[in-house]
Amino acid sequence: MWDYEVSKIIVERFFEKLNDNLNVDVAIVGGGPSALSASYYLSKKGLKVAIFEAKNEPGGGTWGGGMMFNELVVENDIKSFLDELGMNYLIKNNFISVDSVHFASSLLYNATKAGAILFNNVIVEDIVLYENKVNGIVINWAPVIRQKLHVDPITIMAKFVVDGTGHPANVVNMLVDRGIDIDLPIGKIREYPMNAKEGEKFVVENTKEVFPGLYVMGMAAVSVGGGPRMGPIFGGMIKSGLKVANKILEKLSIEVK
Ligand code: 48H
Repeated sequence: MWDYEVSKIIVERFFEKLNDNLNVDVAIVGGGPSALSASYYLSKKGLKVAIFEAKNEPGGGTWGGGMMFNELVVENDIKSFLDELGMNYLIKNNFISVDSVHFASSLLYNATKAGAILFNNVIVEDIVLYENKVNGIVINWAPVIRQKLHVDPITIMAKFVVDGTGHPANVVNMLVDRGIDIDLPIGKIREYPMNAKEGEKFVVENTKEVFPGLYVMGMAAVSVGGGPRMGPIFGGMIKSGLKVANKILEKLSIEVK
C-alpha cells in the first residue's frame, strides 16, 4: 500500500522534526539571506537552529536580483564565504556578480546541509516574554493567519531569537506595538532612502542584541537602526548574518573565527 506508506513517512518525519525543534538554541524568524548565512554558521558550530519562514519558498528578497534581472552583486571581501559555500560567480572590479537563483539556492542548500531545520509556511505571530527577556516565539500556519482563522498558535522555546524578517522588522515591532521599552536610535522603526555604500556599512554596524534575548540582522537591523537601504547588493546581508552568529557564539563562549 504505497499510498499509505508515503503519507505515513511524511507525517512521522515532520512531527519528529517539529518535536525535536520545540526547544532550540536559536530561533530565526524569516528565511532571507541574512537568516541563511547566520543559520549556516551557527549550525556548523553545532548549535540547534530552526528557521521559520512565512512563505512556501524561503530565500527572501534574493531570487529576483535587481528589478527581476536575476543577477545580484556582493563585495569582493566575502569571496571566501562564497568559495566555502561552493558558489559560482564572476569578479567585476571591486564587486562580485552572482546569479540570484544560484545564490539563493546555494544559501538554502548549505544552511540546511549544515543542520539548520527550516519550517516554511509558518508565521511567527508573537514572542514569548519572561521577566523582560525574549524566551521564544509563537508560531502558526501562514494560511491560518492569512485566512484570519480563529486557531490558537503553539510556542517554540529558544535561548536566542533573531529577527531576520527584512524591511518591516516584524519581531521587533511585536515589542514596540506593546509599548515595551526597546532601544530605537531614531525613536521608531524606519529605513531611509537608498545609499548602497552607507547602507552596506550600516547594516553590519547595527546588527546586535536590541532587547534581552532578541537580535536583529539584515534589513531588520537597518529599519530598527534607522539607516539607508542599499538595493540589490547583498554582501551586507551575509556579513550581518555572520555577525549575529558570532555574537551568539560569543555569548555561549564558543570559539569564533
Ligand atoms: C515568518 C517572516 C515573518 C514572520 C517576515 O527580506 P528578506 O530577504 O531578509 P534579509 O534582511 O535577510 O534580506 C534583505 C534583502 O532581501 C533585501 O530586501 C534587501 C537587501 N533590500 C535592499 C533594498 O534597498 O530594498 O527576508 C525576510 C523573510 C521573508 O522571506 C519573509 O517572508 C519572512 O522573512 N518573514 N517569516 N514569520 N512574522 N515576517
